[in-house]
Formats: sequence, C-alpha cells, structure tokens
Amino acid sequence: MASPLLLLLTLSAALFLSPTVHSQRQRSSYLTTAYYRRSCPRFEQIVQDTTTNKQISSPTTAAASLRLFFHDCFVGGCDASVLISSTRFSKAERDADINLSLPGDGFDVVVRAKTALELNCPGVVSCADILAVATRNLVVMMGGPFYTVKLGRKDSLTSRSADVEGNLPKTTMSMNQHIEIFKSKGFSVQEMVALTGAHTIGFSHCKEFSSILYNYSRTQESDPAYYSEFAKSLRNACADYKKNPTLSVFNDVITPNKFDNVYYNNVRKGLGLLKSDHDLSSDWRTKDYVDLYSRNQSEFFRAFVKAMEKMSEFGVKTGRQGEVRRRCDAFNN
Ligand code: HEM
Ligand SMILES: *[C@@H]1O[C@H](CO)[C@@H](O)[C@H](O)[C@H]1NC(C)=O
Ligand SMILES: *[C@@H]1O[C@H](CO)[C@@H](O)[C@H](O)[C@H]1NC(C)=O
Ligand SMILES: CC(=O)N[C@H]1CO[C@H](CO)[C@@H](O)[C@@H]1O
Repeated sequence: MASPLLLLLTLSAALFLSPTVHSQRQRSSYLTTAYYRRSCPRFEQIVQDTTTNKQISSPTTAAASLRLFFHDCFVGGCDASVLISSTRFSKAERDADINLSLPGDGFDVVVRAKTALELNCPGVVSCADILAVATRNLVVMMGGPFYTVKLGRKDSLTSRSADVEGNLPKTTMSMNQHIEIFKSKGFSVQEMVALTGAHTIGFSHCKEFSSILYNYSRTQESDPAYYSEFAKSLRNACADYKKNPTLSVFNDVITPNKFDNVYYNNVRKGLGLLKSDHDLSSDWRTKDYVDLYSRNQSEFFRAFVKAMEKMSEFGVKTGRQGEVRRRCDAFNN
C-alpha cells in the first residue's frame, strides 16, 4: 500500500505561544494476564520484538494499530473480526466504507507477530490477543501510558461489513449521536473524551474535514470555530484533495508523533482537525473533560488507561464462542 503523503502544517510561532446497557457488553472475568504463561511463554517477548521492529521501520504503525483496534472492538467486540478478508461470497468488516483507509501497517504488524508465534507455539495465540497487546505496546512506544491487557480472547467466527453501520462514530455525526454510540457499548461521556485522546497521534485524510474548510456557509469559507490561520493552512494543504485522495494531515498538528495531552490543548484553541474533535470543546457535556485533560496530562493518562483496559475487554469471545485462527485474515473453516 502506498504510504499517504503526510503534511505537517507549519504554523506561525504566535500559535505556539497563544494559549447498561447493551447486550454486547460483557467484561469477561475469563481473561487473565497469565493466559499464555505455560502454553506460549515467549508470547510477550515475541509481540514486543515484532512491534518494536515494525514501528521503527514504519512509524505510522502505532496510530494505524490503535485505530484498527478501536474499529475491531466497537463492532461486536475485540475479536479480530476486522482482520478477516472478504471472499467472493461475503463482504467482511474491513471492507465496510468506513474503513476507507485503515492503513495496511496495522494489519501487517499483527500478521508478522502471528507468523513468529505460529513458529514458536502453533495454534495457541489468538489474533485478537495479538492486536490488543501490539496496540498497547505501540501506544507505550509513542510515549503513552502503559496499561494492563488481560489475555484469552478468542477470534470471531463471523465478520460482516453490514454489521459496521451504526457502531462506529463518524465526524459528521452530532455529539448526541457520538454519545449514544459510546453509551450503547457501556462507555460514559468521560470515557469517550478520554478514548478520543487517541487523536494525539496519526493523521486524517482531507476528505474527512473538507466540508468545514471549503464553502462552509454562504458568508464564510471555513467553519469559524477553527483558528483562522489554521483553517487557511489546512485549505492550502488539502487544495488538491479531490485529485489526490491520499492527502492527509496530522491529527495533532503540534506534537504529531508523541502520545501526549496536546490534542486537548489544540481542540480548545481551535486547532483540532476533525469536526468531532472541535465539538468536544464546545459541548457542555464534554468540554470540562477537555479542559481537565489539557491542563493535566496525568489525569488524561489515568483516564485513558482505565478506558483502554475496559475497551480491550469489550465483547470478547472466550471458550467455544470463538477459535484461535491459524491465519488472522481467514476463518479456520
Ligand atoms: C467521536 C469519536 C471518533 C471519531 C468521529 C473518529 C473519527 C476518525 C477519523 C475520521 C479519522 C481519520 C481516518 C482517515 O482519514 O484515515 C480518525 C483517525 C484516527 N482515530 Fe478516530 N475517531 C473517533 C474516536 C477514536 C477512538 C476512540 C480511537 C481509539 C481509541 C481513535 C483512534 C484513531 C487514530 C489512532 C487515528 C489515526 C489513524 C492513522 O493515523 O492511521 N479514534 N478517527
Ligand atoms: C465551492 O462552491 C463553488 C460554487 O458553488 C464551486 O465552484 C467550488 O468548486 C466549491 N469548492 C469546493 C472546494 O468544493
Ligand atoms: C494532576 O493530576 C494528578 C493525578 O490525578 C495529581 O496528582 C496532580 O496533583 C495534578 N497536577 C496538577 C498540577 O494539578
Ligand atoms: C486495509 C483494507 O482492507 N482496506 C479496505 C477497506 O475498504 C476498501 C473499500 O471497500 C477496500 O478497497 C480496502 O482494501
């Protein structure tokens, strides 16, 4: 897959200075940290080595993996259903429109770890566990907080693109809709704001925010909620996006490659990239959390750790609810 053109916007120095629930919900008590201790003692080390090598050779991997994991978990649980390839007979989750560009690196890091693990302890480690641990390791590599990932997930027996709709947030949705999606999976508004702090790394394609840049309204070219110089540089960076759909911009324009709380600072100053990012700083239900996390990175990390541990266990399959796939992109049968 051709790597998308990354554009780091150069901002003026002034900018730097200025200031229940649902039935899917099941946190399994079956998961344990020691799950592979006997059956695959080198599990942690092998995943660690694979993620480190992959991230060093392809620095976009961390964000790719984090988004991929989110999309896996929110559609029917963290069960590697997003890794299944479509066949002639069935269109899989990963080919739903919204995946548009789940970058190949996220898939690749899991495949590499799986290949190494199959040599060491064949048929033992699930793809769902690999994705969960790889994501955690990559977050840490980017400077983010360590959190515990319990193990013992099984891989799903289904993956249908039709199941994606309604389970993942889109930037065009209202805050009510965003809150509703997270709530339907047992996540509070506070947890939603903390998880979305994931936008401290990675990038978005121009088409995801073009509607607020061009022809915004009859009187305004861009959404006035954006810092005007920022909107201007985005308009330049994306000018050619219709001809070149790979054009993309860092989610956190100030510290794009560091997992930190600067994302929340940006959002408060009109430097958030997506409309959904901006809305977090204006909606009364979310803005206090944005303020808190922008003031205090420890508070953000603490909340992110708790929310990621929860998300990592969302809707997991254990025992006979799933299988350990031999290949992550195909069911065993
Ligand atoms: C209201 C909630 C959210 C919305 C509307 C949203 C939407 C988006 C969109 C449109 C992109 C750009 C995709 C592209 O152009 O390739 C993106 C990127 C990303 N999202 Fe979210 N997202 C949300 C929450 C989350 C959460 C909860 C996580 C993880 C815990 C997450 C992780 C990421 C990451 C890491 C990227 C960068 C991907 C990369 O660089 O490859 N997002 N998001
Ligand atoms: C904005 O609107 C004008 C007039 O309707 C149109 O010609 C132009 O292509 C639009 N620009 C973009 C970037 O969509
Ligand atoms: C930030 O939050 C941490 C953890 O909750 C707390 O211990 C610390 O005092 C806070 N720092 C500031 C400057 O408020
Ligand atoms: C990485 C990946 O599988 N992306 C797919 C997402 O969906 C589009 C459109 O359906 C496919 O073309 C991509 O291959």
